[in-house]
Amino acid sequence: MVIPISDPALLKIWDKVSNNKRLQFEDGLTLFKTTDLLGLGFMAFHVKAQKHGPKIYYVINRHLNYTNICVNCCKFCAFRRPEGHPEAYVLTIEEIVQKLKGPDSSVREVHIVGGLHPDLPYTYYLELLKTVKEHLPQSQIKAFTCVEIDHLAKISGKDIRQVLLELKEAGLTCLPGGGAEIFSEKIRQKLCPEKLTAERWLEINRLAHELGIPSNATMLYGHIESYEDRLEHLLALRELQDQTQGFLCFIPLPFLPYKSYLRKEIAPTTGFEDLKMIAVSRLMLDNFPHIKAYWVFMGIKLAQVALHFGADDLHGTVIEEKISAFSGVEENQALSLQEIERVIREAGFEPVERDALYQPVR
Ligand code: V47
Repeated sequence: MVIPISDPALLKIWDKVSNNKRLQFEDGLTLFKTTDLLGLGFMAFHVKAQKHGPKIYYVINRHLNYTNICVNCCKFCAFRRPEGHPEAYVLTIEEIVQKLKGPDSSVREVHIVGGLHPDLPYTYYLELLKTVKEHLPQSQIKAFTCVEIDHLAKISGKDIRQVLLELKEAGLTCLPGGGAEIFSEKIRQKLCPEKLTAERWLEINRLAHELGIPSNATMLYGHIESYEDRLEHLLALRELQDQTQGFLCFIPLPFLPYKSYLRKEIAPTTGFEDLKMIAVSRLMLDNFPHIKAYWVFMGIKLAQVALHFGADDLHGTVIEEKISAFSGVEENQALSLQEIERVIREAGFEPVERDALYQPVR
């Protein structure tokens, strides 16, 4: 077989990849610095094919962003509004019930995240889960990033373990991967100084995994971080995963600057960089089962191409996701099952409808 790698620096990495050897920090730097995107993609696709063959996963899901009011003021976030702002909102439980009515009987995953609201009581969150479970009993609930879990511990006066147990009892299946941003303390201080630390984010995930609550992990890239920062982030995730095996999926999130405080300083990521990020994630995170091409942020056309660069998950049909809408992404807010399957099939793969835990549904 002719190996389609043109950058000689990648050949020694291919030697490791093809022999299932773990890549190290320096290898990661070489991967990020190469412009041989096709060589990089070839290696990442090789790993994806070993793990999943021709399968590409997706879920019929709906998002619920229960509030955009947040006590934090992260510089990258265009979703957050202060209390009293004309665009600030909180969904009441009754409004949530209304949203869940309708043709949602095939929904397998409800993805719930929101801002850190100063006054919503702890009971609201438990009731939210119970209400969703009651109205969509066939769905699993992926709710509350570690940032929200930390907030819930503070407002309830309970410890993280207790909060997680009570949420699980109320219907929580797993945690979404948000709030990780970038672990580098230096960058966190600049971007989101009020947010919980990287150590705390990792610790909450560890506790969740110990309690049988799996989670996802994200990384926000394409702002003021360096390749070294990205690699530190990936290696910290890999280390925790070695210990717990509780992560289901990694989602690289390209920064959407359009409506954020940083819009004048930072240009959006390019397609080249997004594909590179997917491929490097697949190669460095050898112990993560799934790498997601999050079409809501990447755009469906590039997300489709990313399936050839190491991604095996296309997220879902998505109804009403608001972070991207507030951040200036003008794409459709939903794909039908037929559309998502067409996108996967046209790229040469086999669509597999999954639930929130990546179990095939049909
Ligand atoms: O943590 C906020 C990011 C995340 C912007 O688990 C932004 O399957 C880019 O948790 N540009 C929340 N990103 C989203 C999240 C998520 C998304 C997709 C899949 C999953 C999953 C989880 O959104 C935040 C933050 O990193 N974010 N603003 C922005 N302007």
